[in-house]
Amino acid sequence: MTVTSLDPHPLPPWPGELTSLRVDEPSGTWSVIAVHSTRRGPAVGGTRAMTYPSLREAVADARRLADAMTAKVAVAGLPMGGGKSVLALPAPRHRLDDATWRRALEAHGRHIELLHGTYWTGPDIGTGSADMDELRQHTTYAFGRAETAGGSGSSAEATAVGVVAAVRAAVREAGRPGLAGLRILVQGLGAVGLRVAELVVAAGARLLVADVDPARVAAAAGLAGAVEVVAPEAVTRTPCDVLVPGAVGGLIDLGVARELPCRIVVGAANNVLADPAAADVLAARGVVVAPDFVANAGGAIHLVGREVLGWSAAQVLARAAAIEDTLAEVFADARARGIGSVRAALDRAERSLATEPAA
Ligand code: NAD
Ligand code: PPY
Repeated sequence: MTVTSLDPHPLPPWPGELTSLRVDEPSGTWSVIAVHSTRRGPAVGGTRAMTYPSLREAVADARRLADAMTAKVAVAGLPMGGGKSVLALPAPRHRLDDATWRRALEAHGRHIELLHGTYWTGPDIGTGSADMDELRQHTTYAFGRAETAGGSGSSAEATAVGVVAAVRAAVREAGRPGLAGLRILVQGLGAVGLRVAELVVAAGARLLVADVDPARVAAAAGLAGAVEVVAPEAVTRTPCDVLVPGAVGGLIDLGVARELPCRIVVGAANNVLADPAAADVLAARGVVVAPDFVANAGGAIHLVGREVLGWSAAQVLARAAAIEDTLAEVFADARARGIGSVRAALDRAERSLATEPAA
């Protein structure tokens, strides 16, 4: 048998190190683990639990997210590699009974354990600290358990602090002195987005908010005198100084990039750009883009900092705030070389990958 006889290949090629798939038939759940790189250390990245139109799309999502994790931890200077996993559920999580969900988590934990520490997980969309407590019964390799269970708890504060640090750097890059008076639109008012909203209001920004969940909108509406509520489907058509996508990825495709009426984009969500070429379109229009894998690294800094490197909460927050300086350097490099900020940040990740992480 020749290699070509395997065509069409069940999965497209990918430069990552490993894609591992296991199905738990009783719960109807696929567990997909993508390890992009272990060059700097064990691959880290959360477990995303959701439904997908096909297994191929679940694999593609895990791989794209793993790519971003490698760049994220490399730019953040963490001695780790990048990976991600996906639990492709048979139905939305809120419709699964508890026994089915626990079965799916058990199967995922056993899958992670089979990789003997090549991949460490943590929370992502659809999973939280309580799920990490449960996973830890089946694998050692899970960060982000509740503090009462011996973990480092929620990473949302550090992520939000890092995102706002990125907003500050991007605002300066756009030639504005500070956040005061700017129209900042936060899409997705979950653990990260709501805290970002609080912090930018405290810095004097004018807040615009959007969420599909009215309860989250109501929570944000209480933050400041005149919060403007934007319908979720109108987010990319609403004029603003700074757009902070903080829901799910893929908000900005090529069409959106050509028309987006905002001066600055700072990604709190992972993979905000649905198409890598959208970065060039935005750059050509003079839109300042803070690459999400730089801006939202506070979560990884929290989980790895607290649980691997023994940092205090204060050290974690200081490292998250330092994203402002990292991003300022990325912008300066992009300007000097006449390239986009996403390219400059990816080059920075490459340089970091080529050197040994500090002990
Ligand atoms: P979360 O689940 O707490 O919040 C997500 C919010 O987005 C929810 O309020 C939800 O109702 C809302 N939402 C979903 N779809 C929407 C839509 N189409 N329009 C508007 N709102 C919508 O999640 P989180 O922990 O706040 O994380 C937010 C994003 O940041 C996620 O994409 C996550 O992967 C990313 N991220 C989080 C961390 C972290 O430390 N939590 C770290 C890095 C990246
Ligand atoms: C992310 O930042 O997107 C993550 O997935 C966070 C993370 C970092 C390290 C271990 C597990 C999850």
